Amino acid sequence: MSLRSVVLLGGPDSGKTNYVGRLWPALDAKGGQLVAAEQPQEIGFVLDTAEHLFQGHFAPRTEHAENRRDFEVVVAPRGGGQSTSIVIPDISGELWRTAVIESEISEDWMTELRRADGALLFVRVGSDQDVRPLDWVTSRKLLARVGQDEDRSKLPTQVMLCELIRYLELTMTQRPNGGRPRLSVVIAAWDRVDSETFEKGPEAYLETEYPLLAGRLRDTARLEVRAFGLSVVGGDLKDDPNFRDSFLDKGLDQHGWVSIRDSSTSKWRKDPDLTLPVAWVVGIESAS
Ligand SMILES: Nc1nc2c(ncn2[C@@H]2O[C@H](COP(=O)(O)OP(=O)(O)O)[C@@H](O)[C@H]2O)c(=O)[nH]1
Ligand SMILES: [Mg+2]
Repeated sequence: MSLRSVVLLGGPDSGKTNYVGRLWPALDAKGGQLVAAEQPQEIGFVLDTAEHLFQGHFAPRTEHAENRRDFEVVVAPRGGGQSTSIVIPDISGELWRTAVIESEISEDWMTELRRADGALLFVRVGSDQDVRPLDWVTSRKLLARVGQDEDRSKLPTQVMLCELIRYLELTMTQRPNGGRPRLSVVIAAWDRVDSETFEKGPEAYLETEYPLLAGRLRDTARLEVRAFGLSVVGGDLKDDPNFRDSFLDKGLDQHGWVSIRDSSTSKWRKDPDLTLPVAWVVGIESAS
């Protein structure tokens, strides 16, 4: 069985941990494109996060300087097929940010990035941790100066994400079938956008909110990129008490979705299969 690594990256507060906590129950329920093939070892932190969700709370932020937690799980396509062991290191957003600011990534992560043939990049709707540039020309100048700027802690989020993409391009390896490494761009908290934004889709959202990042993603020749909207429970447990009540009535299994473009209608729709962003990265081709 091959051991593959899928890296999870994004700034602080971008929805990474809650997704991993939701992914495990989804893999375990075996209803999606990708299913758990074995019971994983030592996934305490994943179970803790899932437990928060089961109780009707988003998992609280746990950003610590030395924080690196790996979720290792053996997965297989639901219809049968090769099992793959995937490692999803949930490295804290603060660490990613520091790595970019200091222009330095530890050897440990470099090894992880080189082993990876796929990644999930998180951006979140409505995060107050998002650092916004004045405009994108400013961002571009900043990007050119990463490594010299005196006020680098204000590095705009999209500039940081562009740098992370550069690391991915430099390090990630080909997929087992020889294809280019894949990158799922996941817009978390997609339940918070209005219906018009939902219908235009996550790429259009990136074009408006993160134009520099959107351009970077369009330009990459090294990676295959696809965008997904994500809602781990299908609504806002924190700011929407009515939603939380109905959530608690029905339970976690009935909640959460990924927005994908329907291949026949070309319209964006909600798909209850929360494994899709990972399934596509590991190459379950029917994930359309
Ligand atoms: N409405 C909504 N909020 C979310 C969703 N996922 C995450 N959040 C919010 O984003 C916050 C940060 O998420 P977290 O997973 O800790 O981000 P991380 O720092 O990237 O690991 C959570 O506390 C929630 O308030 C989602 O699917 N919907
Ligand atoms: Mg986290």
